[in-house]
Amino acid sequence: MMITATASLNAQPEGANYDESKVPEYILPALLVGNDGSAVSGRQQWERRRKEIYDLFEREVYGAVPAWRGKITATEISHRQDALGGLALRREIRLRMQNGDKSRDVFLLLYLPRSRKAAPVFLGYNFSGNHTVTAEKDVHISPSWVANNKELGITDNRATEASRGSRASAWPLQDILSRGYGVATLYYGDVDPDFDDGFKNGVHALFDQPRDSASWGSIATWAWGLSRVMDYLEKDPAVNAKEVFVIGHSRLGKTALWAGASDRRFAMVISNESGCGGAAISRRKFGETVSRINTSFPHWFCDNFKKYNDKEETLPVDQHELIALIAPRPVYVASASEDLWSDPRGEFLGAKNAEPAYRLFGLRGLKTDEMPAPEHPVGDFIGYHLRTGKHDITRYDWTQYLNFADRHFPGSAARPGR
Ligand code: GTR
Repeated sequence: MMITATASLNAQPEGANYDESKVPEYILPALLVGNDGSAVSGRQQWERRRKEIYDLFEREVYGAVPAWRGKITATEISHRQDALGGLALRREIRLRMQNGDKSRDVFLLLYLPRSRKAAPVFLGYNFSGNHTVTAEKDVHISPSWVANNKELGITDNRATEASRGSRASAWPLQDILSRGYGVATLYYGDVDPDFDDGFKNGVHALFDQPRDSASWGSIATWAWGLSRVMDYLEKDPAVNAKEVFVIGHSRLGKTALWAGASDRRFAMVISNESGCGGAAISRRKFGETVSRINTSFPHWFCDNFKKYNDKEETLPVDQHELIALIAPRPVYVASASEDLWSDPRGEFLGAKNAEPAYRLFGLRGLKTDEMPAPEHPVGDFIGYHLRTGKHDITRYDWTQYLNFADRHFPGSAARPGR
């Protein structure tokens, strides 16, 4: 009993609003009206409007990336032909980011289906190190700083064997690989350790620009890291770089959305329970709010975002516009029924209100006005589902993403046996 109570308390902190009738009335910023008041009705006008929206998110929410003057060298550090019982090729690649005499190593774990020459790939960060996504014994244990976690046996910010495979349920590799898709994953702390240190560690140490109120926070830093991985994937002949799908759960779902908005090389974007600062409408102030997120995680966003603490109605953007920045590429938003902290309805409405951008391209979005019942995935170019259960990314969620990928990239679907 105690354990259950504690777990649900953690998932849904107290003091937040979980009552739909207390959601304030709000007016969303108009997606298709330019800053000068002009209506946006065509794709060319959208391109201009898109830039306005992107610039606002960059300046007021996630922060701007400074110029990168370094270089990145990729080195394969392991290679296995018979991973996952012979289903996959597995490689580990060290990306050494270097600027002058400073360097930072980021480790990419790549699983590719043996059945194909150039595989479509799901690219996403993991929370606790590459060795946590698989029980396979020979994947390197992350040497980076990791958050202490008693369950995983981490007490001095160093991962050990005890955490091997501990997050495997979030990465159903057998399912993904047997359907003809590859997986590229890396530990988000390799790029920027997730604590507030004044932007000194991680890749920040490789940039010497002074900071201001619009400088990048950690979400923008993680998104930048995904783009650098994409630079590598584009050069890897075993990967179909036109079909790299960026995916993330929770804070990493926020990251996936911003990465997809910032870098159009990502062909599809998947946000799993990304909540506040992700897919959920901020103006609803349901579950996690702007002031709560900026207080708990002062390093995630740029300093300007703090101006909107308890003043969501003054934000020049809202999160439906973040999703709209991904148009016309397919985007998927998912929620979980017990994850009220992430505001499932707010995530649905974020997706719903992005539809006008897709319509400019003649594409359909969710194909419904009503939030669907649990386990009833909806949508065409904007996918959405509500899963029964807690804040997590599960096999059910991945099944929907694989189906969505099969539908939008029919050439990708594994042929044999389908
Ligand atoms: C929570 C945070 C959420 C979400 C989550 C996670 O503590 O309030 O915004 O990002 O962490 O990443 O699991």
